[in-house]
Amino acid sequence: MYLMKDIVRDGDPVLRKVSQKVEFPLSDEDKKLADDMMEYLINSQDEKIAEKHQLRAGVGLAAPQVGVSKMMASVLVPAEDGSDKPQLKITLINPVIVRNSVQNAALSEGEGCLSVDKDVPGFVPRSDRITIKYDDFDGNSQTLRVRDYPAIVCQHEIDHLNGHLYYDKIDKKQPFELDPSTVVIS
Ligand code: UDB
Ligand code: ZN
Repeated sequence: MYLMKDIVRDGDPVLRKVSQKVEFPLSDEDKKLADDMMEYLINSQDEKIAEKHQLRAGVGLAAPQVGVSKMMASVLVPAEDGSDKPQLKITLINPVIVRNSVQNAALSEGEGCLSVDKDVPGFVPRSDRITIKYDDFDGNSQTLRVRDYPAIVCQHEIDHLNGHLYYDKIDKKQPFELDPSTVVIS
């Protein structure tokens, strides 16, 4: 099971690399990686387990964040009403954003990152809606359309696979300046 000590921190060059495409059939090692990443998210969202192991509650985790430079990321967005059925639970393999909405969006509280210990305040402008092409565990190409908060999480994770961190996208001079048409998601 992954713990906070296993999560690579900002400054490690693996976070700035473009990840390698994953090949099919998946190796046992790649399957385990996918399982372990999702397990971290599940554990970290379980109050008791998180407390016991001092895990930061995560909604997404990309392979480079556990030191593996491969195009794989897990996303676990809990239901808004606290129900057991998550809003989005998915492992994206070789994901590519094939469509971005004209509409932009940003989280009202800005973003953070499991790999970034400092707090970098400011809006992170993203697309409100995206279409992602990715491979499933069997290597079949799939299409996923997401919007609002789940779309922000997916963009944050896909950025990791391309060597980008959220604070790269914050306007250094005017961190809380937003194009007036951008929707702010709380
Ligand atoms: C997170 N968690 O996991 F709405 F159960 C952030 C951290 C950096 C604060 C741990 C988070 O937003 N938690 C959260 C939010 C909820 C419900 C819930 C937990 N990430 C993931 C990350 O660093 N992936 O690489 C940062 C998010 C900021 C915007 C999208 C991802
Ligand atoms: Zn992150």
